[in-house]
Amino acid sequence: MSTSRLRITDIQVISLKTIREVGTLEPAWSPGGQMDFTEGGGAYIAIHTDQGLTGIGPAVEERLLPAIKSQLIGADPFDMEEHVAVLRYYARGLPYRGSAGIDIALWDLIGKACGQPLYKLWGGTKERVPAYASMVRLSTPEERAQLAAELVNEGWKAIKLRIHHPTMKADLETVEKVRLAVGDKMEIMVDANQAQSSGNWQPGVLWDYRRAVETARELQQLGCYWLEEPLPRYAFKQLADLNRQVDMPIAGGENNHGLHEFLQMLQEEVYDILQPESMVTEGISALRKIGVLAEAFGKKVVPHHGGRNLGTIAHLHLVASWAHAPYLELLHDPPIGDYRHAFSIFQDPPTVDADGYIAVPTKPGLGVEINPDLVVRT
Ligand code: SMN
Ligand code: MG
Repeated sequence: MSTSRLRITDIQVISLKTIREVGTLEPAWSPGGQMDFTEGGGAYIAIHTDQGLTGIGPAVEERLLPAIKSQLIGADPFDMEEHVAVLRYYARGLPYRGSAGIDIALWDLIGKACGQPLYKLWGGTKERVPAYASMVRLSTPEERAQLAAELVNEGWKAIKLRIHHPTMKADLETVEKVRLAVGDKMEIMVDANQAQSSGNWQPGVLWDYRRAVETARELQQLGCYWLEEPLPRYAFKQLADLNRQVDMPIAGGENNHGLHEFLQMLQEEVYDILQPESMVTEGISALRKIGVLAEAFGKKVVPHHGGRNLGTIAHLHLVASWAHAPYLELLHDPPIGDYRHAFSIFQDPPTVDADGYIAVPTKPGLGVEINPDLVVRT
C-alpha cells in the first residue's frame, strides 16, 4: 500500500459499445412493460487519481457530475464517510443512476490502494457464494418447471419465481409445478412484487392482507424459502402481522431508503430477511451498516440484485463478507434474461459453477475490469 495520500484528479462517465441486442422480456411486476437485455452497452463511471489508480462503478446521471466533482476532485477517497454524508444530499439522483455509483467506485479505489479485494478488506472469508436465479417473467407453469429443471441440471441450487397472476390458484400452480420438477434439489423463493417499483406506478394485480396470508400459508406447505414483498412497501403493521402468522420467512426492502427505515423494519419485525439495494439506498457504505443492524437483530440479509453489472459485483463482495447472507441474487431468466449478457462488459466475468456457486473476484477492489474494446472513445 502506498503511504502518500491519494488524491482524486478526474471523474468521467464512459459509454460502452453494444455488442448485441439480445431481446426484451415482459417483467411479471410490470404487465405491459419491457425489460431490455443487451450484451455490452450502457456506461460506467471512472474515478482517476494522482497515483495512476482508477476506481470504477455503475454510471451516474451526467447532470450530477458537477456536484460530484466539486466534492471529490482533490479529495482523498479514504475519507469515505465524509463523501457519503455530502453525496447523499448533494448528488441525489434517480434509483440506479444516483450517487451509489460513486460510492461503489470509491470503494473500488480503496480496495485497489490497499491491494485487497473488497470482501477481504471487509473481513470476509468466503471465496465463492451460492447464487439464486431470479426470474423476470411469469410464463406458463410448464415452461417455468422445465426451465427450473434445466437450471438444476446446470447446478443451480435456488430459484426465485414471480407470482403476479390475477388469482391465487394460478400463482400456486406455477410453484407447485416447479416443486414437482425440482423436488428438494432446489430452494424456491417467491416474489409477489407488491411493494411497488423504485420508479413509476406498477400496474397489475394488487393483494390485500387476506390474499397475502392465504398465499403465504400455501407456499409454506410447498416448502418455499421465503415470500418476498407480499404487501405495500410501508404497510409495516400488516407485514409484521403476516410475518407472525407463518414460519416461512417474509423478505423485502429492495426499494426502502436509509438506515432509519431498515431500523424501523427490524424493530417492528416486518421482515425476517432484509433485501437492501445499494443502487437505491446510498451505495455499499449504507448496505454495510444495514448488514450490521440485521446481525444485531438476528436477521438475514440477501441484497437485491444490484443493477446487473458493477453493483452486482459489489453485492457479491458484501455477501462474501457476511456470515448472515446465504445467497447472492442474480437476475437470470435464460435465454433472453441470462445474467451473462450484462456481465459481458467485464474482461474476466465471474461465472456460476456446477455447484451453483459464484466465485468472488480475488483481484484488488471489485476485482473486475471493463473490456477496453467496448469503450467509446470521445
Ligand atoms: C426486481 C425489481 C426490479 C428489477 C428487477 C427485479 C425484483 C427482485 O423485485 O427482487 O429481483
Ligand atoms: Mg423483489
